[in-house]
Amino acid sequence: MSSNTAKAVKGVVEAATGKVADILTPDVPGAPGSAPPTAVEPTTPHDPLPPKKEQGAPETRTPTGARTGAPSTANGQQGAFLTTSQGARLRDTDHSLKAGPRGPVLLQDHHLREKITHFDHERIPERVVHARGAGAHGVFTAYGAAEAVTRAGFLKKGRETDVFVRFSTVLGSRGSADTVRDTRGFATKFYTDEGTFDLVANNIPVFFIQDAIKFPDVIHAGKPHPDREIPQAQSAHDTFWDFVSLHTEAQHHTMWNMSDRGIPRSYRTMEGFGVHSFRLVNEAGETVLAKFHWKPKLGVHSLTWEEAQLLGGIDPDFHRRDLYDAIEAGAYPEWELGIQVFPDTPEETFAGIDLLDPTKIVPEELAPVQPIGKLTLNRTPTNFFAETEQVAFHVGHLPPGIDVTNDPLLQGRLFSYVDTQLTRLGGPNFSQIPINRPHAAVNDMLRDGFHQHAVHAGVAPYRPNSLDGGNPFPAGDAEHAFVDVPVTVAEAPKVRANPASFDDHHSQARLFWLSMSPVEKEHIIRAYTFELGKCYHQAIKERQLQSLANIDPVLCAQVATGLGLPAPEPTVPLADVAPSPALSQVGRLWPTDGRTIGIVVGADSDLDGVGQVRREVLAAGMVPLLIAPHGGKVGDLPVQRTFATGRSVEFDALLLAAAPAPAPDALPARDAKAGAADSASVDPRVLLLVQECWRHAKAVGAWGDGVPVLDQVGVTGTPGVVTGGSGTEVFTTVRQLLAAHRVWERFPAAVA
Ligand code: HDE
Repeated sequence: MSSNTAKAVKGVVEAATGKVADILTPDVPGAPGSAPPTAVEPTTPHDPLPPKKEQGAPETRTPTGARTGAPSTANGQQGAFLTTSQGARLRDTDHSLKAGPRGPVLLQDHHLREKITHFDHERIPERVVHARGAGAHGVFTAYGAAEAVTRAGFLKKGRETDVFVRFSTVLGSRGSADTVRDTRGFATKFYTDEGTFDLVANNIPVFFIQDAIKFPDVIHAGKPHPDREIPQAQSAHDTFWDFVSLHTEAQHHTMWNMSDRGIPRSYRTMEGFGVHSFRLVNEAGETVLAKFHWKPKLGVHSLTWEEAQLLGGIDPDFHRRDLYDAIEAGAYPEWELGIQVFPDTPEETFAGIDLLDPTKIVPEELAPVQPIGKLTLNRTPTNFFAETEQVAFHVGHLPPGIDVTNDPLLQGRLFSYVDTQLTRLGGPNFSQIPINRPHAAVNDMLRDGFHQHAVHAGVAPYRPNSLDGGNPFPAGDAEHAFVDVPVTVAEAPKVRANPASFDDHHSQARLFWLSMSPVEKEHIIRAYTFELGKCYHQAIKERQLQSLANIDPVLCAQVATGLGLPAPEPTVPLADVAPSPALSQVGRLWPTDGRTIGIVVGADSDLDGVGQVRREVLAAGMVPLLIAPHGGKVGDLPVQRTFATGRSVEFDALLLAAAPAPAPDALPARDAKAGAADSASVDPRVLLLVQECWRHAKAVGAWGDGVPVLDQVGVTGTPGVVTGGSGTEVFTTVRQLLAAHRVWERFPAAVA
């Protein structure tokens, strides 16, 4: 926030309250606006408050891509007084115009009609898939490492390009929970000066199907059943498993869904994959095939299944809150963009893997991911609808240097994205919506249509013409024209068929399974058992077990036991595949930026020690949340959660500075937090906090008065449970534990 803006905010608050509030340096993210509200209704007119300091908005460009130079606030509300949409000031917006105080209401009340009519049309159709999402602005900086293989200007060394990223779930409606078991979308809009590039990716490197013609079918199967419209946002139901067990090409993607990848800890801890092979072309016209990968700086981490389920009720917005809070806290999420590069041969295969088959990966051990740039998300949207909801991605938004391949899934997508935006965004001019405006000059011959924002001059939107002096002119290589790579298409009969290589449906699912650590395998077994256990029909369970038998007998036997069904024999030979260690999430240490540390305090706690730890957590780029018997303050320290409002699933690690006696609102026998243990000496909700954190393999630390709580819960001395003489000492060890994400050794896995 500039100092002038800060002064303006202070001025508003002063005017309203008569005193200056300490609002400008909040150290815990999540404040709803840029100034705190006053208890009394404000009465002094003033211009709209500025956005929060970390909020960004689309750069102000004209509908045809020219920079306007106006601040982004120019797109928002102006002036101090309430107006109509036409700018006429209004005296009253709380009373309809009536024939006398007792009515009736008059049809001539244009303000009433405008207000209600606009409200009636506030909603647009939600996305048919990926309806639930969260977006952020950022910047992409190129390393220059891709210059040899692509002419794309934004990938030249040192180039910085504005981006907007939208993360999403696939199956749920717009209001569904963030933490459901599902694939995640990871779509990035690069506003390059050679035209917009959309990398419309997922957090899983393969897809359910090999041909776009099946996309409506797989989505119909995954969406709620059409009669009862249940279940919402999940695959644990008959139609989903009916489809994936009949279309066995889906088995590889489904294996990823059933793994920890299906329940990410955070958008910040997800990989992203372009899935398809793309064709890159360099200045000399030489081509390679390539797959895009996003690698998160924080590592790839997941929730436990119980955390995911609890969060569905406790904080359905967990992932979007995490994204926005991290940016507000200055822990900017970062990813490296990388490419796997393959020779562009006529067979379009690499190491025997068909590069056009979107159900196959190329293991990183065979083709390393080469980093080509860094993405940093550093601004949250100012307005969700204008930015996150109206952003329109399209796999056909390509800059010169990046072209498509004949992957039949990609080919169908090239049609689908524009087609869906026509309905969703109400016409063909969606590229003129502020978030979609290119940062390159637009000189097309597209005209008119609903919501046309451009004012096109000239009389000859056709080519060639003489009336507009021949404008617009075709461009060549010297003018950075897009390159349609002249790929040779082999002569072949027109058929509805796949290449024979597409028939292998189980070998890479097996590769994934064999690459997992024991604890990850156990999670996969439980996920299959849970989801198939939710199916109504035994025939569907049996059919899916057959695919599991074709992937791995141990996996199949374990799931079959859980379902109470016999494990079938494989019907195809088990593939002889080498594991890919890069696919496992376990076994390394990662930065802990933006993680959340819960600190339990009571009135008698070592408050100096707590204050010191709190500062150390902030200095480490993490977020400390104090959990106390009541709201307000404990000593001088602000409280963020009470025993009533806090829950373990919000915290990555827990510190105990107190063993607080039951607070007045503790009702063990009737507590809404089912499972809270009864205790005469410690508040039962604190015991529940510790129990859950322990069960979810999180680091727990205690010092001073907090130590006895560990005894009460019975976890003293177990792995990842730390005690020490001071908060600083305990936090130092807890932070080290957090670098491994979880205390995996707390629960030795039952599967090898
Ligand atoms: Fe999409 N997909 N998709 N998809 N997809 C959409 O476009 C489609 C596929 C992905 O945050 C839709 O604007 C077809 C693969 C993301 O706004 C729609 C096929 C991958 C998003 C559509 C696929 C994706 C979408 C719905 C099979 C990963 C959210 C609304 C051929 C590489 C973008 C919209 C956002 C959204 C069609 C398969 C990623 C209907 C036909 C594979 C991240 O156009």
